[in-house]
Amino acid sequence: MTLPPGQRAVEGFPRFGTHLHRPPPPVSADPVIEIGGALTEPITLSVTDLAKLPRRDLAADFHCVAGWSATGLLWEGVPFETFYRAQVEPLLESDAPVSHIVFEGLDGYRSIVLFEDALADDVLIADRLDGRPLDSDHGAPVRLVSPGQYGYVSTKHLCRIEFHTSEPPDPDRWSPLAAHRRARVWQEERHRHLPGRVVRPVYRALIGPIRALSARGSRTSRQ
Ligand SMILES: Nc1nc2c(c(=O)[nH]1)N[C@H]1C(S)=C(S)[C@@H](COP(=O)(O)O)O[C@H]1N2
Ligand SMILES: [Mo]
Repeated sequence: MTLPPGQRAVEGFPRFGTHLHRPPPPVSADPVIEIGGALTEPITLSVTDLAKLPRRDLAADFHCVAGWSATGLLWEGVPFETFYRAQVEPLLESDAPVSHIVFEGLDGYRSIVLFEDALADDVLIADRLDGRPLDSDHGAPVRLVSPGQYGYVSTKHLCRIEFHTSEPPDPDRWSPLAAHRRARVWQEERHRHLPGRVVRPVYRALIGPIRALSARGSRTSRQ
């Protein structure tokens, strides 16, 4: 099995992420995703209606920027491009092309993704993992999955997607751990300002504590 540079395989699929000190957010009985930004009118799409768009399966590994990878996951959902062409493109406001997309989760988490990366053919809005509906550890009710990019791109608990024609402001822009604009795992684009190889040892030291925090997810067997 070949993993991207600097990654190590872990057993199972731990609950990763930056908000581990908090429990996963509660999900309403009829969840919706708000869609806004450079559109003639904002729309609200129910997760039930989203699931009726053409679907696909996606077998992929999942790579956290901290250096661990969960291997052999099977996602199911709607390709992001399918959703975009059907629901968003007809509502675009101007001739200016969409350049950035902001994904927001119920816990307030956000990721900013370049248009061409979000429309790659392995990017999914997933509602099932390994044959079951997504559980709260892994992003219920739906999440983004972009396996070619570090895990921080793949926003869980999606509740809002915003389309922009220029780079939106990012409060973490100048943080040393600011997300890379592209975050491609095979190019080891871990962070915006620091080379991937430089941060590897720092993360290695943190893996123990992070792993302890994500203990709840790591007990969940995928078999
Ligand atoms: N809503 C939300 N999405 C999120 C995060 C988060 O804290 N909240 N963490 C990100 C990070 S850093 C990673 S590595 C993956 C972890 O996905 P998992 O918990 O399913 O393993 O989710 C990403 N998406
Ligand atoms: Mo991560």
